[in-house]
Amino acid sequence: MCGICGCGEGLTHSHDEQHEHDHSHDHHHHDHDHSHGAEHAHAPGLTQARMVQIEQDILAKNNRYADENRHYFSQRGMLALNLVSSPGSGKTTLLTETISRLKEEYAIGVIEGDQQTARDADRIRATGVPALQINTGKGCHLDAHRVGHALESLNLPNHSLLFIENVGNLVCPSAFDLGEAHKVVILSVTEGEDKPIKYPDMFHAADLMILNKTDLLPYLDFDSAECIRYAKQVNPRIKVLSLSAKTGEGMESWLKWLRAELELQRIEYA
Ligand SMILES: Nc1nc2c(ncn2[C@@H]2O[C@H](COP(=O)(O)OP(=O)(O)O)[C@@H](O)[C@H]2O)c(=O)[nH]1
Ligand SMILES: [Mg+2]
Repeated sequence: MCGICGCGEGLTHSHDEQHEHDHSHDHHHHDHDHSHGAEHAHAPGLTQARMVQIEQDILAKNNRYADENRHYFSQRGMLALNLVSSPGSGKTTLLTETISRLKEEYAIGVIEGDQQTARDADRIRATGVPALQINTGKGCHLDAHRVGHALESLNLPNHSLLFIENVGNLVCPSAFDLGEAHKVVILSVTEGEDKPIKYPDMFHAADLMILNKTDLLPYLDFDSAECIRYAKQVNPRIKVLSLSAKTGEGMESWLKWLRAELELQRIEYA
């Protein structure tokens, strides 16, 4: 189990890359199909204290790999962003729209995390930039070790912009540092304005919240001001941008934020 949420990630996880990985873990996952969800995070014969210890060990191990990734990024003057959200908020759409506007300006690469399929990596590759898909199987988040392997495979040039699209859920990815400069949480206006206070860990971990699908606002009773108030309640430092990945409205502010962040990496590490 994950130790954080009781999902299919394992202590015994060997963290090998990609296909062999998924295959070698099929049995493990089937054995634990019933153990999904926090309320099942206990295991027979393990005390609560032991479970807490296991959770701490998993996170400590992840943090060591995250530090290695951070070092990798800083040595290359790369900007790495960890995109987190619930499924369907528009992460991949935002990425393809962003890439089409920036790919002449910057070297860009994408790591795609999903439980199954390479559909999102295919959507990214259609824009002409390299993408690597990590299938997590039952796992509900990307971890720093697998991202480290993906970085080796992608082998991006210095000063690249790296987007990491995490597995869609507003819970587990908040606890796992991948070595990124910032977590960017995408919330679409169809999801309700109360999500920041319902999933405070995620909005606390993020430095930027993107309110997406603003083109749909005329059809909804979504209260943007209230949503932003909730987000600032759990994270007073969070920056907020509103946009529509579909119509392009508001995209300029996002591109401006990206350019400024890329410039910072260059100044600090180049
Ligand atoms: N109306 C509208 N739909 C959007 C917008 N962005 C994404 N979508 C749609 O939302 C659905 C999920 O998008 P996707 O990019 O796959 O979300 P992901 O699961 O977060 O990667 C797709 O049908 C997109 O076309 C937007 O700004 N406005
Ligand atoms: Mg996606």
